[in-house]
Amino acid sequence: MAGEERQADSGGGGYEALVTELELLLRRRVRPLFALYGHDFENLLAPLKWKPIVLVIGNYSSGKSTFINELLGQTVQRTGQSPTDDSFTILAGASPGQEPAEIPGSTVIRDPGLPFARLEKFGERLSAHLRLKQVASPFLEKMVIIDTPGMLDSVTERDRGYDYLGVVGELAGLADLIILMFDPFKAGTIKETYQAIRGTLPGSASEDRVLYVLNRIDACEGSVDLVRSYGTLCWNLSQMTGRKDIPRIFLTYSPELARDGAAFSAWDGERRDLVEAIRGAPAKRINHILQDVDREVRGLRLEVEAYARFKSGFGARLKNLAGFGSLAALLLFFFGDLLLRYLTGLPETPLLVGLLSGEFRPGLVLLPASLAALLFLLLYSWGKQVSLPRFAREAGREVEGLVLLDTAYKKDVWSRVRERVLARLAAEPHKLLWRAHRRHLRKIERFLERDLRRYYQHGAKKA
Ligand SMILES: Nc1nc2c(ncn2[C@@H]2O[C@H](COP(=O)(O)OP(=O)(O)OP(=O)(O)O)[C@@H](O)[C@H]2O)c(=O)[nH]1
Ligand SMILES: [Mg+2]
Repeated sequence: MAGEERQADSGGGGYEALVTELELLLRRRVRPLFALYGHDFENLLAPLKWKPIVLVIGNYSSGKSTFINELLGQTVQRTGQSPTDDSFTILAGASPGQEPAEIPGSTVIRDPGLPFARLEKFGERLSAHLRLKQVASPFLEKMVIIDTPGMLDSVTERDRGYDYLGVVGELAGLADLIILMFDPFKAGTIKETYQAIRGTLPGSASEDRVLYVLNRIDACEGSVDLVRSYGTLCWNLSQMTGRKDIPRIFLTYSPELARDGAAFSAWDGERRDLVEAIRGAPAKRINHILQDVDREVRGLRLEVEAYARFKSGFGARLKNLAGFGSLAALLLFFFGDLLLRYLTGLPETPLLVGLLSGEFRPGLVLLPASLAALLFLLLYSWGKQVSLPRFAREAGREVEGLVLLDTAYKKDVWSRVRERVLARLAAEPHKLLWRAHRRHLRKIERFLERDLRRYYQHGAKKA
């Protein structure tokens, strides 16, 4: 146990100092840029706010709650054969001797010290299905475990009353480790599981954060049946993930519940490996946070890159307009009042006549200067009202031309920010012209290449 404790400790004091330092750095260097471009900075900080999170998801009755009770060494979660749990339960540590407490979902979501503010958008219906239980268990000293309602086959959002997969997606984004649990009865055939793997998880968590578990293998009628179930799950997984390689699948069962544990004792090590992997979640955390920050800031960089190109593109067009405008203004300055006199008889002495006849007075400049200024004013408002929106529309139609998408990673990042860029170009192109995008890009570059890299190296040393 002492060894296990130490391992869990790998996310201890040094790690906390690192997180605090990182938060300060983010506040100093990234927050102003996020604010300038309307990005949600607090979202970026959410994973820093709390302990490492392990999310347990999977089809109903796959043994999620049983496994969690086993980890905690006590019966905290209800278990049962039919779909048992319809709530998300956040299991967090309590101080020794503290009575087990249960905090309702609405309080959990509103608590600024917890990272769940993003769940507010799922409304009252979700808060009724969310709670936090404080449990005194050594396992919860270094991490938090979230038990979830089992995934079902024929349910819709209306049946659940809230967007179940949306909630799973948000929680997966916060989690450092996701346990995706199956059982041999429905090895990967459940509709919500399919939707989660296909649609929800890829957007929220990187692949290396997901552990696949085939649980309750003792329910198989011997090894032939087990091989069949395993094969079915592999096949279904490859259909769902689109990956050709099969990730490691932990084959586990509860030794306490097994009908004939001896028949499956060859797999005992798998359960232990899984528990060890979960104990290692805190060590993964700093990397997880850095990955998130990296992804978000790179998203911002690509966005700013697009705005910078848009601005310089319009600048080039403006140069032509300005050249034409200056020439026209010069002509108007010297000949405008002459033309006016030809048409209307006034003014009595145009500027050029005054200059040539030696009767120049400063007052003669007034009218030509006003004409030139009027022209500039007209050109300015034409540029703003007509030329700029037209240019923004053109840029929007070929928005990929604003960024250099030379790597698959950049393409991936771009797919996340593309809509934002389009919306900005359409809604406020003039604001984009007044920002020093290139200077901001240099700041972002410096943050990614210098500051963040330093933390990656720190994290690698600690791991
Ligand atoms: N034989 C056997 N039974 C198990 C095992 N794990 C869980 N069970 C039983 O399977 C049933 C479902 O287990 P739960 O832990 O409630 O499953 P769950 O995934 O939390 O289910 P939901 O909360 O409904 O999504 C319970 O009756 C457990 O006693 C196992 O490894 N072997
Ligand atoms: Mg359960």
